[in-house]
Amino acid sequence: MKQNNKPYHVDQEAKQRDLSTNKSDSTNKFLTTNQGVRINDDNNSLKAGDRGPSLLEDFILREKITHFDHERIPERIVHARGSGAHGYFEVTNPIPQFTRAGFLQEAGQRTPVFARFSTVAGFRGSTDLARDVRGFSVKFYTQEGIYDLVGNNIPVFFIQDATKFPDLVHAVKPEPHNEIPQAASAHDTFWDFISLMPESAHMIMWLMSDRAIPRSYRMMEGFGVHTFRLVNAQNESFFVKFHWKPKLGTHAVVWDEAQKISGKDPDFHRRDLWEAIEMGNFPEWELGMQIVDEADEQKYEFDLLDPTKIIPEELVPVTIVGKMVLNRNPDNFFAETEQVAFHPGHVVPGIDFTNDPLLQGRLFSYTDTQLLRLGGPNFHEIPINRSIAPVHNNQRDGFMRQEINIGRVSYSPNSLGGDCPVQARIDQGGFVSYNERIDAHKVRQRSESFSDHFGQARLFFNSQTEVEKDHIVRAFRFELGKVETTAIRVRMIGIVAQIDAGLAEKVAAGLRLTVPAKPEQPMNYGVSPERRGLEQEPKLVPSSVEASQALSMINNPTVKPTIASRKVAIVCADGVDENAVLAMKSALIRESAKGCVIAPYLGHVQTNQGGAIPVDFSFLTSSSVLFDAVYIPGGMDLNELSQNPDAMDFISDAYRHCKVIGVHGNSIELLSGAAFASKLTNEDEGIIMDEDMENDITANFISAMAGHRVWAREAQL
Ligand code: HDE
Repeated sequence: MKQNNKPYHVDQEAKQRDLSTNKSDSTNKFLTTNQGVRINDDNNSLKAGDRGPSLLEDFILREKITHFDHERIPERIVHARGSGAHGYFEVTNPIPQFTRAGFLQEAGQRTPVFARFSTVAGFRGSTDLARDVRGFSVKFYTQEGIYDLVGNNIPVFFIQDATKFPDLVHAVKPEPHNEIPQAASAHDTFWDFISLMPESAHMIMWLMSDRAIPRSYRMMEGFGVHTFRLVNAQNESFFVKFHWKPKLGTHAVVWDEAQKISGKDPDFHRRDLWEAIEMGNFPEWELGMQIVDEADEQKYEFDLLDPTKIIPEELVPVTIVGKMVLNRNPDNFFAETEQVAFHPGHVVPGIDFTNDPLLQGRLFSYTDTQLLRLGGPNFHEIPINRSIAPVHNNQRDGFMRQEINIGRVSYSPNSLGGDCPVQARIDQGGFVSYNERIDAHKVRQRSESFSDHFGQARLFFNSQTEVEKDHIVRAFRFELGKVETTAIRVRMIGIVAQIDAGLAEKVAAGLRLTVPAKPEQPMNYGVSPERRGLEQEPKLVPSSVEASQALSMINNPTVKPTIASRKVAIVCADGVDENAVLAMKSALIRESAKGCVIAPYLGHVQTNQGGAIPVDFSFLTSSSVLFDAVYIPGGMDLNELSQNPDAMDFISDAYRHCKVIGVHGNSIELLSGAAFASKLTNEDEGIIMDEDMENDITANFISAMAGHRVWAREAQL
């Protein structure tokens, strides 16, 4: 048996070649039945006379309708709404000292990947812009087999033990009696559950922050959440937390904007990912790891096995190991994005698990769910799930088996087949579980080290800028404001008060409630600790880190002054200054951004030079919530805009959502007619104005846009 202990050099196109064996292109082909029989008439069923009944004999009709009837499969119970893309992972900083995983051994090594991003609560057809956690799943097609990193865009989770997951999901999903609301956590059952589950306090702070309303899948971080293990060739083990850091920085929309996008373009994130890849703006993330020596397991004030905790980057910095680039859209949504089956238990030698009780439960759930969703045990044979490493074992048969296993032998040991397939030794790339020593009593109990629920929730809040804190206050007010049961609101404010008294006061003030003097007892799930077999009451262990920059989105080190791939609305009407429009469009292209012309009508606008500029969208088919900034060139017949409520809303929303607005020449008059006119100040750095149409404002406009949002304006609103 060939030894296979050298670093594996993976060909980044390997998965595409593998997929190509299943691709089908109908160009210049005859229409056939599924049995390959050419069809002569696809428009009429077989009938007894042209006005007579259809005949059961019509195998073409029966086949077509039957297949159609079976087109749907169950959607994912969570993360049903998602979008995916192909790409590659490239090692920049190999880590053989920490792991023997073949795909992390040498700089420059590339591994094909398929990534899927998702919301959690909404159904498959729901809006992308719900306030929700985002899934961040990556399938690595390594030459040692499939490795799945199935993470989220938030580094902690609601619960500490897998057994609470069905309760959590039942609470957040639409309420069972009337299936309302869709893709929203702002309802009684969710907050009833959360207010009884203080262990969710840290996660809830992230969920109420702008992390839960990303600007784009391309602009969010990803996290493995649990502490995993790395194991090196010497069989030494290290704890690890995984991080994805987006090249474009971590950005969000504002809540009013999110709600409007949900109406104007519920596919906003899906479209954004698709278009960025089609335009060659390939989304990119760095993969980072926080690596902790085994000996340091007990060193921190939190438990590394507790999935409601982060390791502050101030305590353990993130080491960048490689980058992921997504450079190819799927050919077929169902075949690839819908049928892709992730599993945190898909690991390769050198990556292993810890005893995080949430992770342990996940290791069961993901195969189980695919059995239902994809219809049987052969889902690994579906092209998108197929390993590029050869698969040989004695598993046989089952629904939809594709592989034709030859020979008589499907058992081991065997002598008839030379005892093949053969087990691989560790030096032949065989997976060997980490030899962790376990010596314990069997108990249904939570570790005392899991009982701090508020320390890191407070750390998160303390790490936010004032603007971000304010957004958290407003989010709580919105969410609890939609809760109908006052007792649930009050109980939740009691939890918030454990995190930060000032925050609780502000939330309560917005709901005309008072912060309860003492949180409702018992705090744990509303039943006595004895009944739950849990001795510990929730407590607050202050974090040894006071504030962590990486937790804020505004101060986040990933944020850079770039406008790459951003979209600018260029508001036009007849008479528009042609030079200004063309100058802005070219300046944006130079920055890898895009300008779109929006006008009261589709077709063309006539320019001041007698030319015609094509219109991309009308005010009816677009909205400024779909753009990052707005530019209004001069020279136009302003009546066409000032008399059009959609046009004025377009500008007002851009102002309200703290976006940069550039205004040239006579168009400045439009601002004085806008709803926000009385609030405009000369200090607003996001309003770039020049009365003189000869002056080029593109540089100032782009530099203001690179600041992303003009948060100072929010104080005026
Ligand atoms: Fe999942 N989760 N999960 N989850 N999860 C699923 O598997 C589950 C958890 C995550 O793009 C399901 O194939 C349990 C944490 C993502 O296809 C299901 C528990 C994290 C995706 C399931 C958790 C995640 C899923 C539904 C608690 C962040 C989408 C469909 C023990 C680290 C994957 C499917 C994709 C999907 C179960 C908790 C992330 C039912 C039981 C924590 C990104 O198996």
